[in-house]
Amino acid sequence: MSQKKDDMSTEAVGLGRRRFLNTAALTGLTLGVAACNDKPETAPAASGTSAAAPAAHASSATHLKPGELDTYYGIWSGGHTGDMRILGLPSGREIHRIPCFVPDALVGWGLTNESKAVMGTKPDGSLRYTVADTHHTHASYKDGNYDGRYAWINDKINSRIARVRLDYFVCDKITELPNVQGFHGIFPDKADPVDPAINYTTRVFCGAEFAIPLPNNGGDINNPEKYRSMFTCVDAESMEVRWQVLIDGNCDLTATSYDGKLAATNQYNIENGVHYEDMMSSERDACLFFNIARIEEAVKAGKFTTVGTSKVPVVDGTRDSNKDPKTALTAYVSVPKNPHGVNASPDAKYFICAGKLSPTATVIELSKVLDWFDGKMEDLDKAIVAEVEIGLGPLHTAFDGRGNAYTTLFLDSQVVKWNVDAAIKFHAGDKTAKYVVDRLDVHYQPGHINASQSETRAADGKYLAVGCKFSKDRFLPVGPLHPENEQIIDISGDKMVLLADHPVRGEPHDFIIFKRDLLKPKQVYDIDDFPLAIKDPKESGVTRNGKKVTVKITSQAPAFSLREFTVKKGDEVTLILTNLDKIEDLTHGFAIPKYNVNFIVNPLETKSVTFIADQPGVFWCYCTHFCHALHLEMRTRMIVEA
Ligand SMILES: [Cu+2]
Repeated sequence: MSQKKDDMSTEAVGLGRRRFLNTAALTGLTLGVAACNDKPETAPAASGTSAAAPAAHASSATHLKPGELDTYYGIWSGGHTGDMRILGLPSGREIHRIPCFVPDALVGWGLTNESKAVMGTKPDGSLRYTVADTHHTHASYKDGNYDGRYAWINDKINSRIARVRLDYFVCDKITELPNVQGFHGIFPDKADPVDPAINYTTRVFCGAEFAIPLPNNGGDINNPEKYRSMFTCVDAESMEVRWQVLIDGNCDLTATSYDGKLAATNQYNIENGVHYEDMMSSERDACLFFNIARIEEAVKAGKFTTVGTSKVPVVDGTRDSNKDPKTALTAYVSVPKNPHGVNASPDAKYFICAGKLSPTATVIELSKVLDWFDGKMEDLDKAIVAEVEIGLGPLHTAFDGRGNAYTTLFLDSQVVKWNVDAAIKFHAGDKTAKYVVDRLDVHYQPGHINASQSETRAADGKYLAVGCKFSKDRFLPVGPLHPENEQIIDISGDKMVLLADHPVRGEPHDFIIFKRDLLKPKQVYDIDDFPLAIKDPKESGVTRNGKKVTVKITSQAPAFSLREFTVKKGDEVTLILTNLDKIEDLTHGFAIPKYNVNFIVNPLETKSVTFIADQPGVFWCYCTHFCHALHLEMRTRMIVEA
């Protein structure tokens, strides 16, 4: 390769890529604002834009000394990997990955009988799904703050919602939503709409992005005007689907009010378009509000239908059926063209929709939406108290608890800090109100954003994390697939300060950040939580019932309770392993060569696997998780007689 060609590497290509992204993103968007973005890449930052280089004093915040702990937890979605990531902040160190929707080789998720029961299987016992696309993750609330019980995460591909227990950091339930596709936005409620004593999460709302024929069984394929999307409510405890709302348009992201009365989804396709161009034909789309108490009254009164084989009650939330505010279950507030992201401000007053194709943020006052439902305000769009220009490609918004919002600008590759009260004043006619407070370049094309405690009443305005969709030149090149770039920003002062870049495998999407003392994780299991637990090594052994064989083994460093065990070719073997070590951080693994088996057992945990002993011979089952100086000796011999 010539020297000249080599010079084309990192920098030159990086600049070209940035220019390409901006241009490509704007082509086809009938925005008419392309000129504003056509600035030279090498131009100095516009006045008021913070420096993009990490601040010298910043390293002490993000680079913890050995043994120092982070002050915040971050819960991140894993993206295509179908898992949940746990980070420590502000360091950005990844501490854990919790497998949910997709098999995981470390844990044996998707291989053990217990995890297969959570994931769901076909009649032949194989996994129903092995791919996923997680986007959004949110945690359960009490008194407007996280209570450390649960987190939920979505799988957009197969419309599944998974729950993670935040005591053990494991996925314990997965529910597939009926009659929807493209399940995207997810948000727990924060209180009951009727009973003030229930000041904690009991419902999780799920928005579906794609409209489909209902039921989707081969009919109405050629009648796109009959395609519909639905908004779904899942019970936070049982994880059963409580009800669905049939809507016009689609659901994108989801938000819930602090009083439990309202949930909302932004809609980018009120056109119900099935072709790309159709989805952008309307100048305004909507933020669709759901009156939770009325929906549940309607379900109780039997005013619902069902779809296909599903027994879930479906109420009618379409525009035509909800024109009378006094009986309406839904309210469609109009917002500019193809919005993205709807976020609840920590003062509990507003939902903010980011414009995406419009360079604006729309601030909707929740008390006014309730006024409309009560018949006290005739024009629903009067609930919009600000609609202000903030920059190009606004996507998601976070808050600092001091009245400021932070919105990602995908096309501008910036975060803009703006003051909500000033924006409301500006919108009301005070053109001297300066609502944009600061801008910071990020690298590059940011999507999701969140701040420490942002989506709680305890927003503390310390750290902001930004999920940048493109990293380009920020890391050593590793071939064609670039990592994404997650950036951490200090927002404690007037100016935002970029603290750190962290590469991450694609593509994580959304996350939440909260104080570490809100969680009380357990590090050793309760042996009684496992019905198959082998509590005494003396219970170990092989029992046979015809061709079905059960092998019971325990582990205690550095040995398994059985030195060997014998089965016969053709047996259906269920192997149960309890780790009797009760010491924190003493995990064992169990691998069987040629049988595609490997899983781990944490202290006092029990797991089982079932397989057909179809290959005769000797198979050294060994511990795969380093446990002791005699770890290599920790083995048992599986003998399969021909
Ligand atoms: Cu071991």
